[in-house]
Amino acid sequence: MKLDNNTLAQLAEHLESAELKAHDVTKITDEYPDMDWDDAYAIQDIIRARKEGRGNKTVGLKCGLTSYAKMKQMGVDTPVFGFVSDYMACAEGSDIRTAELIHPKVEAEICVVTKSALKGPGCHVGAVMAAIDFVIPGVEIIDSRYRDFKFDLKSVIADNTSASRFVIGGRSRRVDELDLRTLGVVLEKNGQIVAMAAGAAVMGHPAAAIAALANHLGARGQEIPAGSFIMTGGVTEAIAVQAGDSVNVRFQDLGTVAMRFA
Ligand code: OOG
Ligand code: MG
Repeated sequence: MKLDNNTLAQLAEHLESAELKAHDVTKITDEYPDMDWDDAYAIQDIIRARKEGRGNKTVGLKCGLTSYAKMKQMGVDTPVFGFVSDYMACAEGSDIRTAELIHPKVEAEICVVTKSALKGPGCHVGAVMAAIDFVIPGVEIIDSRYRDFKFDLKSVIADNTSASRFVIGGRSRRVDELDLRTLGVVLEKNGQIVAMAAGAAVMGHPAAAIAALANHLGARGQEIPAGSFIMTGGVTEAIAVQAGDSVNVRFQDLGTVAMRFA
């Protein structure tokens, strides 16, 4: 750790209030170029504690920057991990209020709920497959607090990996009914196809993203508890949306997740 507790707390407050007031800020590594990975995750943990302290429940874990399309779009090469809170969940088919957001983008994500705990190190795709209760399709609405979505990995980790809203929909399936690698995803905005991919876009296999999350937590003495909702990361690049847009994501064998932006 390179930053003291006061600085960590102050940066958490700075980033969380940018989220809650929907205004952008410059990336924090501009002012703190020496901050390290532990500092970045410590800031995210303080943001989580602030939300939980106000009564917001943490309802899921997210993997980000797990597809080559996302890594290329953002110019980075390592997955990152964050969390989602109860107030970020939006109903399928609902209007998402852009006035509460800075510059939202949508991502199509294969999501799961686990039935047993996963603990790294050494967690692998097979262990993850055995721990998945069911697979469910989702859309994440990311909204980096950094101006023009320009950040580096440490800045984006501290900013809870741009987590902002998410929609779960379609239909769930048992994992043995699906081939997660060949599972096709078609993302439509205002009736036009704007991106498509298969599950393998996410680290070769979406379960590999969950194994990476378990190994990341394992290195910090934590695990993924049974019954966790986990988002494995956008399969394609993220697509910018604004008020008036409608988004429809078709997931092979898992139905469609739809929403409007108001
Ligand atoms: C970081 C969050 C990335 C994903 O699914 O790849 C993410 C960002 O691109 O702002 O959630
Ligand atoms: Mg995402």
